[in-house]
Amino acid sequence: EQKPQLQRLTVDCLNQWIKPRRPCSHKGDHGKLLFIGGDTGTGGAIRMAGEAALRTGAGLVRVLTRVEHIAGMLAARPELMVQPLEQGTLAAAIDWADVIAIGPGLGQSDWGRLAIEQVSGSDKPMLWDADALNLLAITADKRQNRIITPHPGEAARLLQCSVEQIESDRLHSAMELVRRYGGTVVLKGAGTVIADESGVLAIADVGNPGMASGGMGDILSGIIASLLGQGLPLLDSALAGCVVHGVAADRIALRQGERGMLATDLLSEIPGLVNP
Ligand code: NPW
Ligand code: AMP
Ligand code: MG
Repeated sequence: EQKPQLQRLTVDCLNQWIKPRRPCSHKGDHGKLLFIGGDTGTGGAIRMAGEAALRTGAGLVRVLTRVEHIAGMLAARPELMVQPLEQGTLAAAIDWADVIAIGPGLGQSDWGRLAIEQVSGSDKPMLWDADALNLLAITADKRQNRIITPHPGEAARLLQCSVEQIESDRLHSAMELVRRYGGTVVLKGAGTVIADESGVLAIADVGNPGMASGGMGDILSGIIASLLGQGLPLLDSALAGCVVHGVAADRIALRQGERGMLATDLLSEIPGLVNP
């Protein structure tokens, strides 16, 4: 079997994917994004994903979540369009969206499970993260137009093996995830690996252990979904998104060190990386 060639990604790669905007473009050109998640106790996750999408340049961002999170989210970030996650709102929002991102803080109760099932019926480009991957580990549904973003723990569930096995050969693990689940795979962790069905294999040579704190993955989901909504293909969205995410964290670490970095600290770094 021929081994695919490994690409190493750095900040210099960004302008190959992210182009200046057309002067006359409008918000409808930059993606209508739907984010689904934020069960009781993890409402922050879906808010962070939505905000990261806005900072990456998404035209419109709609969040479907638990009713209890709505007021706080609107007060803090009125650019987000927030609604309760129910069957009716979800059907309309799926119709409206160009891109769907599901999973951050979604939980594993029936509330989240039903949403995933409903989203599965759509053939729009989508990103599955966090708790959506827990369900995927059970249903094992394979599809082409989807990005999945597992951390090693989630990857271990998806491949029914141990975290140690995932980590012992991260390139192989990423390729195996592509083989089983299709689409584009982002295997997160130190040296994030990106792989897809065309045989592309890349490693993001960016990021630092300051990123080992709650919410970092939720921010990555927002960045990647946003690029997808702005017209980048699935693979390029994943590649560019991982670089933006890691370099944002590296720039923060350069100023203040790794420890004490918050996921939301990345938000203000993103515009500086998505405007070539
Ligand atoms: P251990 O035991 O820690 O060594 P889970 P989650 C293992 C939301 N969040 N990186 C790990 O091993 C998310 O969006 C909400 C990570 C453990 O067994 C999800 O919806 C936040 N994990 C939900 O919470 C902020 C690794 O995997 C398991 C690993 C649960 O997400 C936080 C953890 O995975 C969070 O984002 C690695 N390198 N290696 C908020 N503010 O609202 C091994 N593991 O159980 O899916 O938990 O990732 O915290
Ligand atoms: P999650 O576990 O879903 O919150 O995702 C964590 C995010 O932070 C992923 O994008 C990881 O690649 C990144 N990350 C966590 N720890 C490290 C590390 N030690 N070095 C580089 N990136 C990391
Ligand atoms: Mg996560």
